[in-house]
Amino acid sequence: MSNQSKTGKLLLTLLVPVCILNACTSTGKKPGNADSSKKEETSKVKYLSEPLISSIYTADPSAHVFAGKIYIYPSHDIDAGIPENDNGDHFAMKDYHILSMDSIGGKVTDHGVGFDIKDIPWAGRQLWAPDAAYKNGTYYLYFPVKDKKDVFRIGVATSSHPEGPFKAEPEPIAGSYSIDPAVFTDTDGKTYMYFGGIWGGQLQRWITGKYDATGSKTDSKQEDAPAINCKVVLLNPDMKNFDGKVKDVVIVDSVGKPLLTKDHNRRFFEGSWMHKYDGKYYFTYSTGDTHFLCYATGSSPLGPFTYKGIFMTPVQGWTTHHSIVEIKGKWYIFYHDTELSGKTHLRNIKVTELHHNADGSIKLINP
Ligand code: FUB
Repeated sequence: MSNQSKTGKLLLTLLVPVCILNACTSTGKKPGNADSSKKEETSKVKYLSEPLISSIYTADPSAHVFAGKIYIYPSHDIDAGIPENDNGDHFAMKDYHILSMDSIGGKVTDHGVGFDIKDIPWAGRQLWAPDAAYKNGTYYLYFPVKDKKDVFRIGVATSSHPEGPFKAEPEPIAGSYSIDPAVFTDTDGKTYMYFGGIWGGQLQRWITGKYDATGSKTDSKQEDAPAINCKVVLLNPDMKNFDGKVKDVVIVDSVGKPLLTKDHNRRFFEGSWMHKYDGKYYFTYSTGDTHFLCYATGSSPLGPFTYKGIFMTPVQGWTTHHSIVEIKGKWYIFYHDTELSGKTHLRNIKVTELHHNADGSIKLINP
């Protein structure tokens, strides 16, 4: 059985009871090109939140508050007609629409195309999950895209407006690779980038420090070896370069042992995020083929982090990707599922409140 069929089976096992227990109608609308045959299949599922926008498909939402307003930097999913595979070739995105809201629950504005793959001089294909940051009057957009040799790199683009248009630097960030940049500015003003994703995100091809296209298509050949780690690096004050060495984000279990490759329910897969709460650093991420969002905490943005648990059970769809942001004293998680299309690669973003318990744990969310 392929990895995909195995995980499809797991997902069905997890979702079917939810569908039976929660028989109720969804009110989400579909973008124009959605497959109507899928509507019946998904219409009995009860969802925690509504899609934030239904005129286009969106995923991987990175949310930030800039100048008192909520800005969301999502992937823009399209149907490129590419068959689904473990490499994620069917995620063939080409541009970003930046969205904004004055408040949670308020109107969502689509600012249109703020960045286009055709304006990246070095890009090949697949413009995946972005993130953004602000410093000294400039907005920075960080984006992963495959270069002309089909290797994922991370680029940076700038604008004087949060919604763009963004202009790409002529080359990818030197020393960057893989996908899913997540940029975190600490209270001391230092900015870090977390990045990486295995399988289609190619992180397993960088185990030796050099790109190896023959590297395992999945995690690693050694199931008992420590899992492949997410990466973290300090950003140069110019926000356009790495400052120093890329380091491993090590996640350990309750007795201090690094998580292993075979630990698919807990090991890092992709879609990392960092937030600081009550002086503690929360590293959050997707477990990919087991579809959980997990968290691990530490006392430094560089880790190590101790695995704490799952904080979101699987969404509808294969991928799960999130961001966590504080807005007016409350914490929110932006995430995606496939409510509108029922298709893995045509996703829609959502938001719901996230609660930290008094003991520092995160309350489990069932999407
Ligand atoms: O959107 C393409 C990829 O799917 C992202 O980079 C991953 O995090 C997953 O959500």
